[in-house]
Amino acid sequence: MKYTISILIPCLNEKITIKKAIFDAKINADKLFKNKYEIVVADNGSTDGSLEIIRKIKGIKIIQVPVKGYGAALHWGIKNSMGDYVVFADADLSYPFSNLDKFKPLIRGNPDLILGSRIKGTIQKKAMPFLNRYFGTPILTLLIKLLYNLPTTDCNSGMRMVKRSFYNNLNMRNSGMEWASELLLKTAIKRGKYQEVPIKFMKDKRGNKPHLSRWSDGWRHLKSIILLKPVLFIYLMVIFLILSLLAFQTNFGLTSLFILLFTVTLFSFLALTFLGFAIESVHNPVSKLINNNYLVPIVLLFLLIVGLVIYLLPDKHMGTKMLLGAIMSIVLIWVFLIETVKTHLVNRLP
Ligand SMILES: Nc1nc2c(ncn2[C@@H]2O[C@H](COP(=O)(O)OP(=O)(O)O)[C@@H](O)[C@H]2O)c(=O)[nH]1
Ligand SMILES: [Mg+2]
Repeated sequence: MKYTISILIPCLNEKITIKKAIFDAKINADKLFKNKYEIVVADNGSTDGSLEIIRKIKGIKIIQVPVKGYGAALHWGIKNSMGDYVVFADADLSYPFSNLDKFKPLIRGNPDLILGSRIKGTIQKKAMPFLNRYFGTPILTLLIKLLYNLPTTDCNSGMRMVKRSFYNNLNMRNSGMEWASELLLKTAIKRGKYQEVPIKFMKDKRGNKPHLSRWSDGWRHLKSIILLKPVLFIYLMVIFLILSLLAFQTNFGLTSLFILLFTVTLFSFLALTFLGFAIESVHNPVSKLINNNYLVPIVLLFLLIVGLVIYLLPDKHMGTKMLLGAIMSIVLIWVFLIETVKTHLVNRLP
């Protein structure tokens, strides 16, 4: 065995299950990886005594994560791991570490990400709430499959193995649950080698409420799926443009509406692309462009010119004047949005 493994367990107030989870990891790793592994627990400020329990177990690396959130815990955990591959799973005993024997044989093929698929494997009764099983997870999975061309069957799975060197190049940003989607999306964007294994999934043994809140986390997943693919906005723009052309000359109101929608989408697209560039890397021409100080003056000049046109246009073109005014305000809002975000942008993950 040429490679080393880190087994990473994220933990937030899991005093009921954390000890069992660690021993489960230990027993299975001993069998599979002999002495070529480490166990890492990323704790996110547990206040229920989990930490004291973990400290009593010998040979566990504890990472105290300063930022809240499932994504932050895993991110810090991975960054502080030593293994060539990092495999992670919940502390609530829902993903038995006996699943590791499915992951091991694939490592020789040098994959970048292996996802444990509950859908391909077995799901214990009541382990996954009905809505998550038949609504949320399938829809998000399908979207990722279609939009990112990634052959995934279970985008919300919490047991995965990632190559550490690959992870370090992903420039991950999300600290919450949507980190899990981001990991898949960026693997697809970077054309990483993606594989799946069937895993067993059990009802968690902690007996209290999960940290996951269905609707808000679902929305955050959906948001990252859309936001990481600004090209979606181009499809929308084309649709609005065609609609506005169809309505042209027959219905001024409808034409204006579609032109406005087109403009909104265009500026959303520009905002996403610009901000994406600014966040991803500081040294490319686009991020230089938006980080220089000319954006505001150029746009103000543009607004001045359009304002003049509105002023000079005779009043019988009232509709056109109003349309121009609306477009002006979109541009104005856009610039302020960009400038505000630029000033306040806090990249939460280091
Ligand atoms: N460190 C840390 N761990 C978290 C946080 N939220 C969840 N976890 C851990 O991440 C794992 C997944 O959380 P869980 O509530 O089981 O989510 P679910 O399985 O998606 O319902 C568990 O081991 C939690 O202890 C957090 O904010 N910080
Ligand atoms: Mg869980």
